[in-house]
Amino acid sequence: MYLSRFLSIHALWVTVSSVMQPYPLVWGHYDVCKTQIYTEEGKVWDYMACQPESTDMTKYLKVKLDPPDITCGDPPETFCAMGNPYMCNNECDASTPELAHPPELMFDFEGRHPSTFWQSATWKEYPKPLQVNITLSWSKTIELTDNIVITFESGRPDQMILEKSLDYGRTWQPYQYYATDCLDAFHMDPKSVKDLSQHTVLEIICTEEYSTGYMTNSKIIHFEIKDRFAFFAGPWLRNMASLYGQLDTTKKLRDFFTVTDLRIRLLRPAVGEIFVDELHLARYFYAISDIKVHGRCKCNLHATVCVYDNSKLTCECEHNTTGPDCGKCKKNYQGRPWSPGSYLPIPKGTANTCIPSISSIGNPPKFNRIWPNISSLEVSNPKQANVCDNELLHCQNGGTCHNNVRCLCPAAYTGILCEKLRCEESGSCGSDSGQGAPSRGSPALLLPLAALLGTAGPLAI
Ligand SMILES: [Ca+2]
Repeated sequence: MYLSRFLSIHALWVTVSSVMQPYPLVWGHYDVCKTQIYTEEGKVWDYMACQPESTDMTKYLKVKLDPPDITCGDPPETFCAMGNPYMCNNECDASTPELAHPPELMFDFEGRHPSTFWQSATWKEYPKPLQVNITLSWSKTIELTDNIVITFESGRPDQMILEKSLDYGRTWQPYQYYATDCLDAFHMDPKSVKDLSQHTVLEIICTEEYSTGYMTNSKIIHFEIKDRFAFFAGPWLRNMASLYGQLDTTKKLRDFFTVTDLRIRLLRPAVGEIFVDELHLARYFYAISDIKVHGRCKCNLHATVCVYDNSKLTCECEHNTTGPDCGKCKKNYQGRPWSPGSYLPIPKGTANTCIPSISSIGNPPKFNRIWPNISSLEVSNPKQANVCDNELLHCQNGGTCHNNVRCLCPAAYTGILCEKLRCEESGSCGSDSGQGAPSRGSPALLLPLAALLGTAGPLAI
């Protein structure tokens, strides 16, 4: 049981293409929030960073089309094969189940023949553009863990934009542009995700890789999450510790993979030739058979379970946290400010539990287990993943990396990567803190990667 769960979680992360690599053993599972341990004081809870399993998120979304009446079949119409304008014996009729192509057929179980698909009305109003927005909403922040894959039943569109929202659809940012000719369609030079690097990973690109009309066999469009992970975790995603380290310390990177909504903007259907054949406009339409979105609820590393109840996803918060994303401390547990859990140090991370308010228990809480004992990692497993190094897991604020297992921090700083001001822990930051120490979030605290990302062109956030 445990083994099968272990494999299923890890398979999602490490399966690249069809090649199976040995499972990496150096990074944590994050699938347990707490365990009971025995100490001199008896049995106590030991808390760890935790997160829900990655899963098929299409089961939990709401889909909306704009314009709302763009689905074919009302009134019934005949459409032609993309590649053959004289093969026009297909019919779409919304009132006949066998001939209807409603949006839910983009998310049903696929793998049957023929496939089931959503289809738009045809481009009969040419030259007025045939444009459709398909919005997928979760009403919850989710973190993407695998490529977004859209399978078209007919040709892939000549122009399309994939967009994301982080605020429930109030504002939108592009994720990726897709076109047969990027310069012509979007005034952008064509690029592939392979042209990016760690430093430009957040750049929004236009790709021509997935837009070669109906002449090729391929029907699939990707948004390449795993290729972007691979800039940090290596080509086979073996070094997830490195990726987790960066996600932990670089908000822009974490937010890049976080969404509440996705929007597929279909701007121009596949034409397959230079000119639109105005005599056979029933050849042109959009049809999508499948959309894959894998991810997990964002619970700020404070929950392993995300429940779907009353059409709503909610984290089942641990560590004395609450809220849909475990984004705050429970009442009477505000003994220190809320903070998300941390993937560091690998493999168990840090829970950053909310602790009882001083007033609620009478005495200041005894709490000396904020960070697990790092030196024990060195002893228990000499092949343990690096806590710090000189490539990706830099010690910050002048700290130096000692044997890859701990950062030696300057006196004013603390934290696993020297990322925190020591005075913040004691609550004494203020006018007497001296030396002009920067407050949290000031430029001096920005991480090297964040600084680089900030100059990497248009950002999604
Ligand atoms: Ca389908």
